[in-house]
Amino acid sequence: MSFGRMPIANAFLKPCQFGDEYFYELATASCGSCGTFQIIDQPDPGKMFHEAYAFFTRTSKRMVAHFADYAGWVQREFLDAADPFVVEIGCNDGAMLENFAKRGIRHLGIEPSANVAAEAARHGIRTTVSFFNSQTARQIRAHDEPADAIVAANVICHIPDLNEVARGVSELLADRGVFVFEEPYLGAMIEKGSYDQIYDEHVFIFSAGSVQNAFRRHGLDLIDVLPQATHGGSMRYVLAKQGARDARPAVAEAVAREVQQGLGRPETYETFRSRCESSRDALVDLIRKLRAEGRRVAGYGATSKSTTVLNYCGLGPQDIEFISDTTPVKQNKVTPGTHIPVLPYEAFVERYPDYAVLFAWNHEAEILAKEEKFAAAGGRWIKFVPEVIVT
Ligand code: JHZ
Repeated sequence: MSFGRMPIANAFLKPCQFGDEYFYELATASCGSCGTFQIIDQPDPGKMFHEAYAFFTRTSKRMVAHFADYAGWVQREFLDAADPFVVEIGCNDGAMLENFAKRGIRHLGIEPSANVAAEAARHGIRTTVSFFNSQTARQIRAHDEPADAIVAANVICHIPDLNEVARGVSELLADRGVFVFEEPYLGAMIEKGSYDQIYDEHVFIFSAGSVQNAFRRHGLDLIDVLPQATHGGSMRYVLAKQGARDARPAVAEAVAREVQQGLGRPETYETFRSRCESSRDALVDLIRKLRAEGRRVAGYGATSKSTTVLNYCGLGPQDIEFISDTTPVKQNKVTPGTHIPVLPYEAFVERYPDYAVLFAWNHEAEILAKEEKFAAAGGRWIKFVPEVIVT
């Protein structure tokens, strides 16, 4: 399926940069052999992860709390060594590693985007600015011991060379160590029709079956899976060296559920495609109708996901007046491809729009709790996952 011409999801820009805007075709496919759902044209990672990366994990309080839980769980379940060593691939601003650091656990964050890595360092996290691959893994091994846990969140699906990730993990992991990562889940995306999970950074949308297939050939077994509510439906995967740990029944159960859901069948993706098209048409019709009636429509959260929605739907500043976002590096720029102004949160509060499109729908509970005044003032939310509705 093709979502058409697409810019880099987090490449918020200034008008003087319009001439240099990079576009590629956002098209997807599912591998007939390993079952991995993936984007076909994969932009070079250097275009996305650099010294001006726009996404900071700490922008969501609930995600910060989630990472404290995640770290606590890894420690309780797996860190029984005397002086354990934890490595995080893609540590961003250190929201997860901080929890290990605070308990005096030896750690290292590997992060290719220098600006978010600097934020992690500011929080006392030991970081290396680099992409993760087998060479990085060897360099870490040369200075540190093997890792008792390699952790990641919303990162492994960002790395086009999955075989290199697997080689690096095998190289770095202690014999009884675990590799734990969580990512948006294919089963949830298909169930909810949340096509906005598909953008340049998400090279893959994993399932239990595809993770099992991809890592098995590198001697890594999928030993557990744990569904997560974060980011609109994610899955936590736990892997270990072949034979080192027993697989929990949840793995076989998840794979069986995926077969039942039809994740391996082409018809599932045909249905998904028509659902995306209907969702796009419904959202465009709704917003254009409201605009024709003279209503003001703004967006809430200039998410990476919104780049797919806005470009796929062809919505621009004539449809959406501005998008408010709390991330300083996104503010006073415009959205990639569609050039809608991104304004600080204060712009939203100072002059509430009639309707706000909830682009950060994955943070709905956190945002709605914060925005009771907007609703009380007559403001309405436009949501588009799983269906286009006004509340
Ligand atoms: P949010 C990013 O996706 C990118 P995005 C990445 N590729 C990924 O996989 C996921 O994260 C995990 C703002 N906001 O979390 C902050 C408010 O303004 O949905 C963010 O810019 N007010 C690594 O970008 C955006 O919304 C708020 O109250 O789709 C949320 O982005 C809150 C809670 C957020 O991730």
